[in-house]
Amino acid sequence: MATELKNLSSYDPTMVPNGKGRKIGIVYAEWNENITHALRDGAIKTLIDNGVEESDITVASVPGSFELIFGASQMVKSGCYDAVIAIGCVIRGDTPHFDYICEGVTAGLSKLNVEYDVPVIFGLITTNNLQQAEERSGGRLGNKGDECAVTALHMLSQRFDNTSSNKSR
Ligand code: DLZ
Repeated sequence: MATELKNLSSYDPTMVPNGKGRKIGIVYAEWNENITHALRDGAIKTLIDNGVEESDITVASVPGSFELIFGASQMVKSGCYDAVIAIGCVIRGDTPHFDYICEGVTAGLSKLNVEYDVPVIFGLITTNNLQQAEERSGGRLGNKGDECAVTALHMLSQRFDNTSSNKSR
């Protein structure tokens, strides 16, 4: 559902799988830190609200969103995490950087999702201006960090194989 129609922080807590025992890596970009810190904090709080132990959450920062690819890749390859959340904010400016970074991060994180068995959650906000980013980092449209946390827990609760225990669904 488009974020204009859905508050990113609204979810039914009874429908979110409990995260107890799950180990989550969060990598966030320092670029546009006023936004990304709010996203990071939202993700951490929502994970804890849904059963993840604070000590099971590891947080790392990278300079800009482009470096999320490397940061998330390192976390995935470490084998230490059940899921990785990548958080950044790219605001459209007057340079082609916006498109290059958005496309690069999207492709990089997508590749990780295909090649490894750890879900990487796409917490990159891409907006035309700062106001739109603020609306999605705790403002009018909620907090995308919350949505990423809920998404991570959902991904960890799913079975994607075809073994007998999964056939009854
Ligand atoms: C260079 C750059 C620009 C112009 N804009 C952003 C942005 O809006 N959001 C963001 O997270 N990072 C930006 N960066 C930095 C790049 O992501 C990257 O850190 C540098 O190009 C160095 O690789």
